[in-house]
Amino acid sequence: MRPIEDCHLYGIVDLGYVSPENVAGMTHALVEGGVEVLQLRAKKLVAGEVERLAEVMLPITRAAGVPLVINDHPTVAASVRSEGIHVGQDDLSVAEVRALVGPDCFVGKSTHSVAQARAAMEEGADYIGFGPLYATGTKPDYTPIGLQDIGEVHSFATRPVFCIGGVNWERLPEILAAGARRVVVVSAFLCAPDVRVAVRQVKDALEAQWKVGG
Ligand code: TZP
Ligand code: MG
Repeated sequence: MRPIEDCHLYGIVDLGYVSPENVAGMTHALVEGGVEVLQLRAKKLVAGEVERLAEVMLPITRAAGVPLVINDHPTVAASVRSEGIHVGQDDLSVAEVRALVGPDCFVGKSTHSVAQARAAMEEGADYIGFGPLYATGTKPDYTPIGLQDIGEVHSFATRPVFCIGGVNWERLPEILAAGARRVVVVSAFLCAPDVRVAVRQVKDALEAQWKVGG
C-alpha cells in the first residue's frame, strides 16, 4: 500500500458525478489511469450507503495498492478499515476523528486559507487539501483562493499538501509553477471522455515536472 507521503495525484469518486452503479467501473478507470490515492465523497448519501460503496471500492483500490479515503464518515472508515479519512473545517477535530478511526487510518483535512493550513498542521493532520484554487462546480459555495498562497503554505507544511479545486491538465503548468507538488482532480477526471487517458495525461505532466524540478 502506497503511503500518503508518496502520493502526488489524488482522485475522488464523487457521487455528484458518478452514479452508484458506476462506482466500480470508475474506480477501476481511475486506478488504472494512475491515481495514487482515491477518496469516496458522497455528500447526499447516508452512512450505510457510503459503507456499501466503500466495500465495492476497497477490493479494487487494495489490489492496486491505492489507499482509500472516506470523506466525512469516521464511523464508516472505522468499520470498513479504510486507509484514510477526510474531514472539513466544520467537522470533528483531527484528535476526535483519530479517536474514532484508530492509529492505522490517516486523517486528512480541508483547508481554505494559509491560517487554516497552519492550524491543520498544528492540529496534527496527516495531509491537507488546500483550495479551491479556482471556482468549481464540485464545491460551488466556496470562494476561490487563487494560486498566490501555495508557496507560503509549502514553506511551513510538514505534511503533504494537495492543491484542489478546478485542477485540470490545462491549468497544471501554472499550478506547479506556483509551487504545488500534489494535486486533487475531481470533475476533470470524472467527466472526461476517457478517464484513463485523462488521468495518465495529468500524471505524465506531474512526473515531467519532477524530472525538471529535481
Ligand atoms: N474541496 C475543495 S475544492 C473541491 C473540494 C472537494 C472540489 C474539487 O473538485 P474539482 O471538480 O476538481 O474542481
Ligand atoms: Mg465534511
